[in-house]
Amino acid sequence: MHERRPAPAPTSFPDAASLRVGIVHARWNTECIDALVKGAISSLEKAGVKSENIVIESVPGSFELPIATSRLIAASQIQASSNANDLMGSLIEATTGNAGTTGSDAKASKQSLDAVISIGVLIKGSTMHFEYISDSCCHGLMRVGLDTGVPVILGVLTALTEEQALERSGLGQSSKKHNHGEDWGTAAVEMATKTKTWA
Ligand code: DLZ
Repeated sequence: MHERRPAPAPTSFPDAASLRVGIVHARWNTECIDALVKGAISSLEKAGVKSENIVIESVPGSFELPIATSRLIAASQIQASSNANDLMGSLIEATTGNAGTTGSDAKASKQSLDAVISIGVLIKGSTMHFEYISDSCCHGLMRVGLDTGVPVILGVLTALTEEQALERSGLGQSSKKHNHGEDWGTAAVEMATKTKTWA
């Protein structure tokens, strides 16, 4: 039968331990969301990403995913550059004996996010809401990735029925069930690693 999952990544990613990955998830359809987030975390960790380097945030619904993803990336970049300044201040102090402009209490270095997985579950109802939210959410997430240069993994299920959503979250009775969150974790590691080497 035709396999509707990605072929495995061509290589393993030995540098995964140095990656920092964000997960932003919506809170609608929580049963599926919880399973998908768990699946993503488990494949990130299996690939070697450290649990302390996985940053998790939630938003009300999928419509909020693009803005949250964008702000999370921006905040991580600001934090990383302020940490770099603090560390530079400490180095100046250590080598010259003079207090650097930022003082000696440098925080532990935190790098900016190398990828974000944006997770939502949209289930078609009887109005046009589903179409509008799905469309704007997916376009918004694509835009965030292109505008920031940070890989954004599309972790949004657009299901026509609740059964479809459960099946793609690895839940329910279907023999075809598969947790797509696991694929998203692997995609995040691959894209984060590759785009870092293309810098
Ligand atoms: C309003 C709404 C509806 C009808 N359905 C879903 C859904 O299936 N999945 C989801 O993640 N969010 C849904 N939302 C909420 C919107 O995404 C959004 O949170 C609100 O419209 C507020 O902006």
